[in-house]
Amino acid sequence: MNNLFKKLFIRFRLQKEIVHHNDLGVKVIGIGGCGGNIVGYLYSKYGDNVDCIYCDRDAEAIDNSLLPVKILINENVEDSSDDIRSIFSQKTNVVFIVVGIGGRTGATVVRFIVKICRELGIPTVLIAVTPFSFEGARKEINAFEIIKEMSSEVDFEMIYSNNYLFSKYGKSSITGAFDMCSESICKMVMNISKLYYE
Ligand SMILES: Nc1nc2c(ncn2[C@@H]2O[C@H](COP(=O)(O)OP(=O)(O)OP(=O)(O)O)[C@@H](O)[C@H]2O)c(=O)[nH]1
Ligand SMILES: [Mg+2]
Repeated sequence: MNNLFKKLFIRFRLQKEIVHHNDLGVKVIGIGGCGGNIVGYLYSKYGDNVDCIYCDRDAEAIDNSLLPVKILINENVEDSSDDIRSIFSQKTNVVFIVVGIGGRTGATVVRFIVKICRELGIPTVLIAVTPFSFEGARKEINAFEIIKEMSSEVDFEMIYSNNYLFSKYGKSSITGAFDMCSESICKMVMNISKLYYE
């Protein structure tokens, strides 16, 4: 698919899906590989109640994702500004932003999305997954810089530590540990979302 066609396709999906979702005004956006996995998990289990969105620079991952609304970010994240704003201009009571802050995509795109939410006056909950120590000190330092920076930008920030996750659940399998993490995030998102039932 060339880029123009992809963009049109995304716009079409966007309008179609938002009409069919119910009207809670809860949006959950997964950024990068980690965010996409966790929001994909949420969509497969609880997806009818919230609007699930996936945002990544990885074209293949975007193509393979079953999430209903997808935004392929190119080198310049600013180019996706209109797409992101058009999603949030539909009824939005709260945005949950889910991201692994050890990766390059997650770290840059999260700042941009938080900025847009602030400009639009939308409450945001940041759910940030910190990298494993074995991924290197640089990633850990970047992750903690993002956490610190975002703490004054978002309304609520939750940190999930992959180190802790691995020590507690990772002994048998890393996939199982990731599922535990996704499940716990889903429960939290769904519980908060219940506040928006009228
Ligand atoms: N809990 C959990 N953590 C994940 C998962 N996938 C990746 N991670 C963590 O998230 C961090 C960021 O990885 P990705 O999300 O793949 O990176 P990205 O944001 O796509 O950035 P790129 O480097 O551009 O690919 C990694 O360092 C891992 O620690 C997942 O499915 N669950
Ligand atoms: Mg990636």
